[in-house]
Amino acid sequence: MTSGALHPPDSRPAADSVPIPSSLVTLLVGMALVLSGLWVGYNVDLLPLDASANAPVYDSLFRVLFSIGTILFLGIVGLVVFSLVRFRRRAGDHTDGLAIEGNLLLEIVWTAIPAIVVLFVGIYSYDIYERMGGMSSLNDHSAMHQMPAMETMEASVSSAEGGQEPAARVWGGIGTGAGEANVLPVEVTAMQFAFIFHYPEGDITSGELHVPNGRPVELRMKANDVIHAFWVPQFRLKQDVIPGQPTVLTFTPTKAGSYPIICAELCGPYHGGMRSTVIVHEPDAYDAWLQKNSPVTATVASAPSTPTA
Ligand SMILES: [Cu+2]
Repeated sequence: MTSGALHPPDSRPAADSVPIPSSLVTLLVGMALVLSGLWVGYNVDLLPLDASANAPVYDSLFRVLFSIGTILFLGIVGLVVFSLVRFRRRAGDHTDGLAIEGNLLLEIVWTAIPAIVVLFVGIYSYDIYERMGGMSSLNDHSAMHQMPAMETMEASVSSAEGGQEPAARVWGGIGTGAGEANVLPVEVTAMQFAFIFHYPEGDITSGELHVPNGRPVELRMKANDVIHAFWVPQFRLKQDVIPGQPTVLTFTPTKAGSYPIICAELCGPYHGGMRSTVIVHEPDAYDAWLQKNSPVTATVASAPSTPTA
């Protein structure tokens, strides 16, 4: 097999027989790509119902990412299909392909454009995470200490850290509403293979999450065994629940309804069945649920309301 090495250079097709698209054609194709990518990103809706205050913030990021993804997909697949057709082997042509080595300008361009896109996406994603309150629970130490910690967690964490911190350290999470007065605290315990919700107001324990529409909810989450993740697609929220490292998740529901809670971290053989439901009630219906399920009102029939209601 020596034929490949023995081809004299002049048997190759001349470079100028391959027409290079003019800069005008490239510009027009590029503009068409960008416009079609933007159209798809802003008109094709792949996301479920948006049911929390931060969902529109997240969706704006998704639209940008979807537009960029569409532009890349159409550009790359289009170029591959074009090349397959345009540069296919013609009948009777047994010569080698063009030997092209190095094109500094092209290499600079195809390094610089992805670098700029990735940098932009990174900075924009960080900005969105910040706007959703992703950094507040880590940066704002005063808010962190005001947050009443779960007693059991406080004991275990402070003993693990040599009793340095008076309140449990919150390791991460989305926490825009941490400083708000009206916030509804709910303690979430994740275990193989269920989520348990406990309401300090009213001392209610539930297998489903019931929340009032329009009121900020703060989930204080801990895991009993392995890492789980609390995910509600309609809220556009997902947060890991980690043993020994409390996390918070704050959201404000904006649409009444029932939405799935899904464990989004492979946590064992029945991980796929680790699901629950969040029910967003209108405020009156939530108050009724709270009244009906509070052990105080359930046992003391004469009590007009729960102590905290
Ligand atoms: Cu799980």
